[in-house]
Amino acid sequence: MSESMIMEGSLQYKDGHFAFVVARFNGYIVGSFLDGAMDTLVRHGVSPSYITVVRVPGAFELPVTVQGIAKSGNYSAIIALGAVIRGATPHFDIVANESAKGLSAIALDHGMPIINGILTTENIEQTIERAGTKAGTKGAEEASAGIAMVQLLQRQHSLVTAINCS
Ligand code: INI
Repeated sequence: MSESMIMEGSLQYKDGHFAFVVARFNGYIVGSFLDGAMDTLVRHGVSPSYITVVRVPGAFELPVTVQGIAKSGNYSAIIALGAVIRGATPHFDIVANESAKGLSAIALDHGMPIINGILTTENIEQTIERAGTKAGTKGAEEASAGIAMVQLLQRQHSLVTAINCS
C-alpha cells in the first residue's frame, strides 16, 4: 500500500514577516498574549526585525486594521490579539461576533493566515487562566498557529501549482 501524503506546517520558520494587531482594551491581559506570542515566534526562528506591532483601541477595530495590513501584501501572516469579557460589557456579543466574523472574511478574501487571537470569556478568572497561568498563554498558541499556517498554505500553493502544470 502506498504511503499517505500528510501536509502540515512545520514550526521552524525564519523567513516570514509577521504583523500583530493588538487591542488596547483589557491591555493587561492582551499584553501578556503579545509577550507570549513574540517569545514563541522568536524561539521558532523569526527575526524580531521581521515583526511589526500595530495597536488599536479595542477588538472591534481589529478587522479593519488587519484588512489594511493584508492589502499591503507585505506580511506572511497577521495575528490579531484581543480579550472580550462577557461580564465587562453589555455589547459582548456584538464585539465578540463581529470581530471574529471580520477576521474570517479577511482570511478567505486574501487567502492568507489571519490568526484569531481574540479571547472571549465569561469572566476575569477565565481570562487570567489564559494569560499565562493555568492554561498557558494564548499568545503562544496563536504564534504557533501563525507559523504553521504560513508554511501549510505555501506548501498547498506549491502543490496546486505543480498539479496545474503537470
Ligand atoms: N473591546 C475589547 O477589546 N474588549 C472588551 O471586552 C470590550 N468591552 O468590554 O466593551 C471592548 N469594547 C470596545 C470596542 O472593542 C471598541 O473599541 C469600541 O466599541 C469603539 O468602537
